[in-house]
Amino acid sequence: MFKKTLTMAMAIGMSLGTGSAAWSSALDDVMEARGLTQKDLLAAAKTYTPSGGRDEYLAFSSGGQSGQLIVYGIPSMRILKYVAVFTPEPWQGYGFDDESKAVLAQGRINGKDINFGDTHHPAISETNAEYDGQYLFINDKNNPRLAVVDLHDFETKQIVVNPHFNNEHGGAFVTPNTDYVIEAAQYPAPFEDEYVPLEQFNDRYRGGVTYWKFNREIGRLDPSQSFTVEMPPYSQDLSDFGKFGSDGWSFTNSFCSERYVGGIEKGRPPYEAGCSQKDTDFLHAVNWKKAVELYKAGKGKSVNGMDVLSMETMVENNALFLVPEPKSPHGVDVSPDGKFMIVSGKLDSHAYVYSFAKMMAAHSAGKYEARDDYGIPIVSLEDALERQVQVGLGPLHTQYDSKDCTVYTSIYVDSQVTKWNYCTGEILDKLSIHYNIGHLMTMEGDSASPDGKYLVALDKLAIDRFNPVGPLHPQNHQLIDISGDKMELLYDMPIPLGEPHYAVAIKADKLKPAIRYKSGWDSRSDKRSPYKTRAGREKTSRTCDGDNCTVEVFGTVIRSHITPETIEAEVGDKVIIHLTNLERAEDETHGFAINGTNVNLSLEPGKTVSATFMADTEGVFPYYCTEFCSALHLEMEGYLLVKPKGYKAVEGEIVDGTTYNKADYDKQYQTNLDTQAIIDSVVGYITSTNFKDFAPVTALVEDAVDQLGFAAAWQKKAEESAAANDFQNATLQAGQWWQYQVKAADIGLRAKTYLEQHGAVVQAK
Ligand code: CUK
Ligand code: CUA
Repeated sequence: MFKKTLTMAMAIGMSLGTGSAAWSSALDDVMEARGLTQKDLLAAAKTYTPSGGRDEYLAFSSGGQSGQLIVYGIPSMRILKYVAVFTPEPWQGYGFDDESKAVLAQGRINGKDINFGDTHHPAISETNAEYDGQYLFINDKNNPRLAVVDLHDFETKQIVVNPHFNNEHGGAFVTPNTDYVIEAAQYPAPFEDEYVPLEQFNDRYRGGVTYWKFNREIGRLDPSQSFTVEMPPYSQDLSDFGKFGSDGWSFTNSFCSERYVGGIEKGRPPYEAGCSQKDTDFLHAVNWKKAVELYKAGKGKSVNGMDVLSMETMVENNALFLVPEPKSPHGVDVSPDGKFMIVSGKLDSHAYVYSFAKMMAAHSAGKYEARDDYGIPIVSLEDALERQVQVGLGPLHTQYDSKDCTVYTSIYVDSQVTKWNYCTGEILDKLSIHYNIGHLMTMEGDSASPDGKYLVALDKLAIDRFNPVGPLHPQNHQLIDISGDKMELLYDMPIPLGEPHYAVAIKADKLKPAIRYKSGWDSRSDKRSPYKTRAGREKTSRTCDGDNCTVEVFGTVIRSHITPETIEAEVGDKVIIHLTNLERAEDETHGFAINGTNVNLSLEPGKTVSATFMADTEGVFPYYCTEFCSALHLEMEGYLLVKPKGYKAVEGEIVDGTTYNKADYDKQYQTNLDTQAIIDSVVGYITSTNFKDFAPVTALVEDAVDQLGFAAAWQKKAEESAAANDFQNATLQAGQWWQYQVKAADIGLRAKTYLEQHGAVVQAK
């Protein structure tokens, strides 16, 4: 025994030895053939993730104009998912099934469907200023909306429309415990939905900041507990919440505090000139906890059904003041300890480090340098500033490292990332990127404890980085190693979906996504669907109210058939189809599409979805499963038959194309017995192990037991038909019995493989 083990170890050692020698010479060849340097290899080794490997972080990037959210792994930069948010997405059935249509309908503006979103800033929910991985919020700049994505299933659950703004930008950012989500306006407009001439810009146009209450219990924003703080008609920009010592305050940038109104067609200099004339704009500091008190005390005024707290009320209660900030600023980023906020002016080469303690000291002492035209007190720059640091031309956003006082600022004009120390003002490193960086992101970089390690540069232009694909280039996300003193560029990832603005990355093990829904689940409302249908309980009804008839289907899908296989309607009928995926096995999604109807559903295991449409054209419309789910996936089919109104059935029956006799039946019967023997051996193996310790296997076993139950039922039918000498039906029924056996065997083998690969042990009887 001992000797045998030794020989095996030697054999393995030897093969490893020769193997690695072969590898190293081959590696040299590959390097030469592809022109790779040692540095390239090192970068590859830091990002390459072998088959089956997992990433340490998951990044959630805005999908820009696609209105979606992009999920990718870090460091591999492999795209894992596009989460449909503001835009219909066929694969996920988003905007095609009734349940998700209802979510999109929440985002209608003035009753109109808005089929895209300009997504900018995703925010992960936080607990004690740390990412908790439960929810994600993302804004739509063009149509002032926020969406809630549940990270339990990576699906969009809610869209809210801001009732006061006609545009926004400074969202989504969350309070340290996700009580509120902030959304700041961008281009000022009247809060009421009415025409106000531009001549009344100063008096009637307004900016603002909305605080949306988040109800974590139900995972939804609550408009009835949300309110807006009115702001001057400056263009409010990015926002961030304070934490720890600065908890209770929020900070919002602005540009165009000149309040310039353009109009080149009337000979006025353009916005870009009028909005960049002054050397400074304003940072708005809002005591949001005080604002919540004022709102709850009824100090707001309802506008379009949601309360607005006036600037006057805010100022009277010392809950709003301004601080000058560098020309046309962009990002405002609060430090992990909550003590500082870093602001960059796009038209200034400095980053400004503000001290919360200093600005509060001036504010508490009532030490203001002036008031703006709306009566808001202004704390002077000198009284609030900790230091200013020359970081490069066109600084935009700043992210924090795990190392003390270390930050990274994106430098748009210079196409660089500048690493610097905000406690000393020292510049530590600069790295060129390709090209024109917007946001940047470090791992958990805007939480209370950034992880450092990697930085992603979200570059606006790719220019020559990838193979040309026409005038519209992909975006370029560059992965940078920031673990050492010097930044090292590792990888370029093209993003061809839209222009992402911000992204956030969370440690992957903080996420606990489900792999199946509870059976019959409406994933959009997160409740058991009233249309949940069990196996064997499928039904179709046609009811008429006068001339208006409705065909309603309660159906199921499971490998490899759709129940029902025929749906009959008359022209003019309304058809409602509810389908439940009976599968429990991981990744056994079925699709459902009907020719000519725009019906296209995605049914993940356990899910129930519905489709409603008018059968307005007579004809024969095949439907089928759109996911290659099983060997007989192509046979997962059926017909929607739309008959002319008042159609009289023709006499006769369906005639099978092929007839069967006793020999056919006996042959099928024998096949089934042989198949059963294989199944028994697989079942024998599974049940001899500790398979119950493996959740994915338990789910597979449940599915297999279902399939075997169906097999037994069809065996009984087949035997009854054979006893009655009806070999046509007996053969077909035995065939269906065999189909269920094959599926059970397929599932069983998958379970067996899983057990073998995951170290299941055979238990003593
Ligand atoms: S924004 Cu686009 S680069 Cu919307 Cu935060 Cu700065
Ligand atoms: Cu189900 Cu293909």
